[in-house]
Amino acid sequence: MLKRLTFFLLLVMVAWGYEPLIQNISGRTTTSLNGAWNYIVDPYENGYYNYRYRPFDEAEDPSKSGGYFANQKPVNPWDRVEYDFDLSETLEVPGDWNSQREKLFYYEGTIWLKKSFDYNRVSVDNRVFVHFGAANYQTDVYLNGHKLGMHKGGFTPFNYEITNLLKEKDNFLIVKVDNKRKKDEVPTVNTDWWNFGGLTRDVQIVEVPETFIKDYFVQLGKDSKRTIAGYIQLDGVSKSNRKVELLIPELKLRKKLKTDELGRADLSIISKRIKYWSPDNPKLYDVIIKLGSEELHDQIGFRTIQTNGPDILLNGESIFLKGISIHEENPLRGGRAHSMEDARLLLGWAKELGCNYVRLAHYPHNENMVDLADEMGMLVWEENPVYWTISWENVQTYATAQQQLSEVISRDKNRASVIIWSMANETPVSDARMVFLKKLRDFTLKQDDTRLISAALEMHGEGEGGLTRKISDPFADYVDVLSFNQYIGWYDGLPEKCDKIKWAIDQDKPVIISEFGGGALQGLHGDSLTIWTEEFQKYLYRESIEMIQRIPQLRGATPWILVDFHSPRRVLPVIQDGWNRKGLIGSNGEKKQAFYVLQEYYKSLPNPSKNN
Ligand code: GCB
Repeated sequence: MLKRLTFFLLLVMVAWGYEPLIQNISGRTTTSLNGAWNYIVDPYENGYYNYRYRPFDEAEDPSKSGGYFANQKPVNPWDRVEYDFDLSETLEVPGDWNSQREKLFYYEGTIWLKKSFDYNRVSVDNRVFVHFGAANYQTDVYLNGHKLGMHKGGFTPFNYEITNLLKEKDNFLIVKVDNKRKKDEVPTVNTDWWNFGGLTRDVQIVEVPETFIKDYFVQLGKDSKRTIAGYIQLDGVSKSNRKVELLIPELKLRKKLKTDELGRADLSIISKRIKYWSPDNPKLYDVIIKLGSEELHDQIGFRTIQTNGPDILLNGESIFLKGISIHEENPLRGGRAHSMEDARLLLGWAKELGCNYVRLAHYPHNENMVDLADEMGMLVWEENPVYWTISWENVQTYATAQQQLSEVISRDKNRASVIIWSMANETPVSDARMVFLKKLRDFTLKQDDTRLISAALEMHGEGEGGLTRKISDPFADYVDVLSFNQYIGWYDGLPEKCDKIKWAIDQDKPVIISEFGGGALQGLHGDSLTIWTEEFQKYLYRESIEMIQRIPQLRGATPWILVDFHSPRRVLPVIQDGWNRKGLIGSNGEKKQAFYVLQEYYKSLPNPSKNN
């Protein structure tokens, strides 16, 4: 059965034109395709389907079919071509379309984008790829009129080889990005965040030698404090039986390896001198991988992460995760965050709050966030967008969820900051959902067994007035860290209720409260029982913090949320106006009173990284 499913998944991937990801784009020879792209709004997908609703890219001669990907131009005065990218407006890439044009703020559908460029290869023998940091949600990609493939998932990278299609002059890269929400997709139709569409992250051309270092995994092996383990994977016609080298000069390590027939070399190197990466000392080593004249550089930290009963052990020592949840949005600029400046703003705020840990909710954030987290010593929870009620029984839905998870693991497996892979958020208990989540978990462990598995679950009330709280979700048996969202005092009674709650969490596992909080409009004041005021939110935070501290296994929390974020579910005029107001910082960048309550709590904990 499993074999059949794997085969099916492979078929699906091949049919869609997926290609394995190239690791470490910033360490390679790249040319940016960021900047102004011409765009055409196409709500009826007129540039994709003919009037019989047949895709133009399946036509006998797609270049003359009417499909926008062909970028047709009239040659004769009587030629009828009913679109013209070059006369159309432009959008900035990277960037969502919603925040760039008022008329596109609520738009959900297809937009075509085009970039024209010339390209001179560094060497004629090199191979060339086009790499997208992310595009939300479904992206069909065409170069010079030829389809490269289609990718689903709004938050993970993908790339296509363009070696044989690329010209020195007048290339045109055309993408059709469609952000329509669909029931069987991941995420599904129902979420509590803005569905920002478009080419939301960098687009780059990557040039590599014919046979090159495509991927590598260099971390401490599972539960090992001394053995750097993993692999190097080559790609190209002469990838087998090749000599590759891994160097970590500061550790005086130089390891010569040979690839097998599949171009892979497994590595296992012992070093007794490793200085461990931690929030107190985010030590990164220069790591160099060599293949002939190709040299790839990375900065990698080494640390262990384990659990022992209720403890989370970082490098063998118990740690308390002082965290905050974050959406990928920069409220000051407006729209999806993507740049290093955005990352500095968001993680800078988290640092000021006293955090050593962040939950990147509810989907993989851009690579700058994890790169900066590595540099700053911020521990990270990364999350797959399996959110609320998705189509648990649909094989295609599962394939899409797994593929997105595989892409973020592939991208971030060398980042020491990432300690938890979260499978899902607030998903309702059922047999089909258990099968789905267990499969995702097993898949994750096969890709990377060095990190912890979790999921943001829900808890339930029992006993008199439902005041005794438990976790009865069967998926709790399959996670390393028990996490749950709870809104006592907000969706569940008033803040005073917090005092009455009794915890009866039986599992002998660390508990991280993945969400708690409530809304307040920055600058709105009143007494602590007037909803939407800063005082109400502050009171709620005080009560919540007291309440969660009564959980014996509590080892961390990521309250909801660092900053207000856009959500079409939040329509209350004057107060919300399209924003979820549960931020500790308002959409204007100003801190609310509750910010300081949480900051005080985090400061009161014994040591920046420990709380034994
Ligand atoms: C939750 C969800 C989060 C929402 C939040 C809220 O439980 O996980 O995505 O935004 O509640 O504000 O209601």
